[in-house]
Amino acid sequence: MTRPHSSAPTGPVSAPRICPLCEATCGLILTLEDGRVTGARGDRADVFSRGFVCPKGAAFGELDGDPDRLARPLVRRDGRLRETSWDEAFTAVARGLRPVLEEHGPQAVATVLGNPNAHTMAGALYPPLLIGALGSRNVFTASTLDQMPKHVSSGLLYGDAMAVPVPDLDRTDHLLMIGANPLDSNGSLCTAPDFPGRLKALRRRGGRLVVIDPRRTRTAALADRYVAIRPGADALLLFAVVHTLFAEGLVRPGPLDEHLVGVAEVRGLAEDFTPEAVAGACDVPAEEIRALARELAAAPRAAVYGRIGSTTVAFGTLTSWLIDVLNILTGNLDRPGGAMFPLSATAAAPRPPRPGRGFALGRWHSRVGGHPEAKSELPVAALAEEIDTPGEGQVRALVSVAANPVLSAPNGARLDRALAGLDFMVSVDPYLNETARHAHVVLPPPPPSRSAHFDFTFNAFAVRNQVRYTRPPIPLGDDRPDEAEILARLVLCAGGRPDADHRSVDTATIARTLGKAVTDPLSPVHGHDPAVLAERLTGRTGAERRLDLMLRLGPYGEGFGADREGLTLEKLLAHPHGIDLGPLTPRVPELLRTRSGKIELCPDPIVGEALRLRRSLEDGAASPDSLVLVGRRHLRSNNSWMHNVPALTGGSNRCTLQVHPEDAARLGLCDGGGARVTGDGGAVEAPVEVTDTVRRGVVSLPHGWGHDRPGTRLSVAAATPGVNVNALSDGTRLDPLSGTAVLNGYPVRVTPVTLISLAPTP
Ligand SMILES: Nc1nc2c(c(=O)[nH]1)N[C@H]1C(S)=C(S)[C@@H](COP(=O)(O)OP(=O)(O)OC[C@H]3O[C@@H](n4cnc5c(=O)[nH]c(N)nc54)[C@H](O)[C@@H]3O)O[C@H]1N2
Ligand SMILES: Nc1nc2c(c(=O)[nH]1)N[C@H]1C(S)=C(S)[C@@H](COP(=O)(O)OP(=O)(O)OC[C@H]3O[C@@H](n4cnc5c(=O)[nH]c(N)nc54)[C@H](O)[C@@H]3O)O[C@H]1N2
Ligand code: SF4
Ligand SMILES: [Mo]
Repeated sequence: MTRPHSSAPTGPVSAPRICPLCEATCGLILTLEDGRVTGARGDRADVFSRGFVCPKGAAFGELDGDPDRLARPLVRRDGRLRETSWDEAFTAVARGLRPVLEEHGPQAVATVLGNPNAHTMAGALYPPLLIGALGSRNVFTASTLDQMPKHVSSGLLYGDAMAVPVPDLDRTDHLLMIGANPLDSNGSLCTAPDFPGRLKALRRRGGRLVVIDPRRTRTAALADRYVAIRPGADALLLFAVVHTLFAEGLVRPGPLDEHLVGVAEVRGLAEDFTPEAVAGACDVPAEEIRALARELAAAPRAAVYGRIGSTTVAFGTLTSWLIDVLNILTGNLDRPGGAMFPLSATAAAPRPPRPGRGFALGRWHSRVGGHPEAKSELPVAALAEEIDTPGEGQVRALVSVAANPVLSAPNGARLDRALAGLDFMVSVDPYLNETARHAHVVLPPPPPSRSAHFDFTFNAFAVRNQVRYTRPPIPLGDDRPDEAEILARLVLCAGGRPDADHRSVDTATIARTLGKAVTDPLSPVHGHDPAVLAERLTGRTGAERRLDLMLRLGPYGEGFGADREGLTLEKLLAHPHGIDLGPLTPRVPELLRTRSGKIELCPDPIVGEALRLRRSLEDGAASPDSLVLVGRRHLRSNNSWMHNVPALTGGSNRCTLQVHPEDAARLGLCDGGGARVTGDGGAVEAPVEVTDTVRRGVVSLPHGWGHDRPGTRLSVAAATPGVNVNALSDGTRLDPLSGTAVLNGYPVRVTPVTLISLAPTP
């Protein structure tokens, strides 16, 4: 490895930096030497994470200094991507987008946003402006591979798709966890540094943990009760739990009752889903389902929580809704120790309860498949067909930010081919990977050590209200822009003003926000002069000034003088390890935005899905020989982009097909041998790992692998590429309300094969 030479070597110094590598948002202390990160440990003074760090955070330096990270932009010339200057790269973007926009209109340009946008400041601040500047409805994000069902469920129940309750982990007595494995994922839609420690604390104080998962995960190993459900059957099981609560007189919403409509309708919907009726399909005895209901109802304070195994399934929205219904019917929603709504420092300040505009679904539909929009997005599983199907409105250009859909989305092979046919594609990504290799321009953001960090997204899902900000531990230098500047310049390119000063994007956004606030009678700045207020904002960059504005106008803000004790950027900077804002507090009815001003427990789209579920039950039980596939995550990995760091690969972090011993015997598979897995979208071959941690009838293959394409720059990952699990599905299986891809619980066939070699020839 080459060491960057530096003229004046300095001794090691340390600096705090919030970890951007998963949703836990741990505070780290980085050791810096000669402009490099040489160490990372948990920050014991961090108000939220208190010193916790996992192997990924500890490998921050290796990931940050990965020699395969791009340092300069790439532009395609004569078919090849070549390094160029930043100005030339942006000129190429403007030149690439303009003809598509002029000849074919805004719908011809699609945007695809990947998961790391939730982990960067720029990813929170600029994509909405980019989408606005493009004016295209072809917006695709990783949400439709992930949590969109939860947004739809929250939109319908509370009128606000972003109002997602999180389990009050530190105060609950009973946690019912469905399709989540925080011991490996470190938690999701539940930001909790040291999730494992918090689960152990729950058990130490006499609380109970119940885990429902077709794999006996490391999380399941901690549980008091573990239910090895058949994949995709959770909606049936949870409906039977609802049924039991009603049948046994255990429905007690408590003080929530006055804010609820639709309880009787839910009772009616649950009528047919008796424990006996669903037991076969779930492969869970009826008495165990009753026990789940009784234990939940009996717990003094309980929370039901679901993640990937509850959302990326055929009834994802229904399952997400049932999870909240259980919290509501047992009186656990919005109470300490139950499932509560965080209030982040950059959220809108609470205001008196009032009816809202409600949540609309399907306001427009995708061109080819006719899929309804959800939260102004179309299913990313439908991106390929929007690109490769000719006709009016065909997607001809793509702006991709922090996304690798060739590996992350179903039917990656079709998308791979479709991307190759685009008129223009720009990718904002630190790596030249499976998706970026198709771009005409690649704009690499600086590594995390040279980026500021604020968790706009994850503070809104945190189990404790708190606020932290870290400036770039290592100065960026003049030779490259930060991601905020990259995205601001993309916004200008999209809006046809490529030569305007990128700072104007932030100035205009601040002016717009303040202009609105001063006309709002409930705002602390009502009637003020927006220009004068803008002058008072501090911060070195536009992004910092926007953060200052959001903090000042937020729930804990100083309101431009209204509350001198309140938050500002300056105050936050004076607390480098963060400010604790206290435990979660009840927010109903203030946060409700439904038209009725109530929690609408039984909305029409849900009724339709419940009827579909009942029909699926009538279709009969699965045959004993059928196999379905589920995914899995590994602690030392993250989706598709952490296989290029030696410290994080190898050992048990491998792309193997896990098979139960009985299935292995039946299918003629042996541990270490090969298997060919075939789904309705294609086939892959992987080494077999025989293990009884997966239940019978289920095989498991992780996602994010398949690093064997030409034209990438991932030298470590390419040596052990693995296979792309998403090649198995053709992308037509979706949760209909949310457009979320079914990534778990779809049928596959498995046969033995002899694997020649998984490594590509050098
Ligand atoms: N079969 C199956 N498929 C799945 C899943 C599953 O469970 N099973 N999970 C799904 C889920 S939950 C998700 S969220 C998606 C994720 O899907 P994607 O978001 O498409 O993929 P990621 O691998 O998270 O990362 C996308 C890209 O972000 C880049 N990146 C990293 N840091 C930065 C940064 O600071 N700035 C920028 N601009 N780019 C950066 C990486 O290099 C990578 O190319 O995958 C989904 N796919
Ligand atoms: N180390 C690591 N951490 C990560 C990531 C990573 O890739 N690696 N990815 C990050 C991202 S983007 C996300 S969204 C989160 C996800 O966070 P989690 O959801 O906690 O992570 P998963 O490991 O996908 O857990 C899903 C579980 O659902 C189970 N499951 C599958 N199908 C079903 C089903 O039908 N019913 C039930 N009840 N269970 C089912 C699987 O066996 C699996 O154990 O993790 C984040 N953190
Ligand atoms: S748990 Fe997540 S946030 Fe914490 S150190 Fe590990 S990767 Fe980073
Ligand atoms: Mo995700």
